[in-house]
Amino acid sequence: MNHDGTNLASWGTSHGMHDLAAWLADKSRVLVLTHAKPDGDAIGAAIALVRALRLAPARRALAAFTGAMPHWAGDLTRRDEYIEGTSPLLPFEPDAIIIVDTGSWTQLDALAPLVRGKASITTVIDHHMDGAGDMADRRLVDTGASAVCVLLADLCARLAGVQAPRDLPPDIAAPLYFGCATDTGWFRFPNTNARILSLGAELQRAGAPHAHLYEVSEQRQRAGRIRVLGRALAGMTLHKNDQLAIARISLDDIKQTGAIPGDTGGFGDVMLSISSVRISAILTESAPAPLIKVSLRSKPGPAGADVHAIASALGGGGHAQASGVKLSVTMDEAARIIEQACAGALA
Ligand SMILES: [Mn+2]
Repeated sequence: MNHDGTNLASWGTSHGMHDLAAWLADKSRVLVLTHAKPDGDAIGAAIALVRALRLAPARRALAAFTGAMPHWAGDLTRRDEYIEGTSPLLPFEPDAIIIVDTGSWTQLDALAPLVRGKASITTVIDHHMDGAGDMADRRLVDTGASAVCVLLADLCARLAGVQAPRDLPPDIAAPLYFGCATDTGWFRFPNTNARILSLGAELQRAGAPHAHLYEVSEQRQRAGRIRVLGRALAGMTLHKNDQLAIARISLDDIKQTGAIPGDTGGFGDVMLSISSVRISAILTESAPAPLIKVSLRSKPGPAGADVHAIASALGGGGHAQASGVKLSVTMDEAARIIEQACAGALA
């Protein structure tokens, strides 16, 4: 067990989707959880699952979110579908808990107490490379799924009693499509594969409104986000023969530009557009100090590097081309640590 609360030895799939759907069949009070500060894949998966579970009229289902909610959350969800907060009061005692898009105690953050000691009624469905083996008695982990919504589309179709995702109701297809789109950078990132493109086509057929969802997610940015991006890029430094790009965002940067802490997602991909850059790192100062959140991105194949290996060596985790780690050090120390940690991969 490392300090992230993950246990590599026992992480992995224990049950197939057929078993999970059968296990859910007689559950009547289902709680759906995901990682703190949920992104499009996390919220899309959780809300699609809540809606699919509620297709059974006698069943209660609710998602719980914690941490800053994205600006588009209100467009994707209805307020009666989730509770929010650090100590959510549950309106029912769950007989099943499903955790999507994470299997790590740290990532659950304030939601972790809802799950502790409940492994026997808990299932994890995830596509990350590491997680905790003791969180759930049932795990379906598919690191080949570009978004966890790829896995949820299958489960939702089973719950809805339809043959394939193309036959899902539009209000379930839409959040699933949103998760697939956002986790692949709108079907542009290296993790965009045939599997997710065919699912995207099926979900569009089921009624997912592509143009509307794109506008909701990509064209409603706050000015502060663009200003803090400008500042971060202006201060970018290049290392290791320009193969590593590091940008720093301080609490002052966030304050002075009118940005908010959640505004810095996706900046690493901008630096990867530089020809020589193989790895990008965004260092974001967070409270309580000293705490630096490091977001690592890499190009695919020989042009890139395995940033998952780099992040997990430092106690973090994620995917081969997108990983993160939190370091309790100053900004300068964090930059030094990242430069050193990436050196081997960029030799
Ligand atoms: Mn995801």
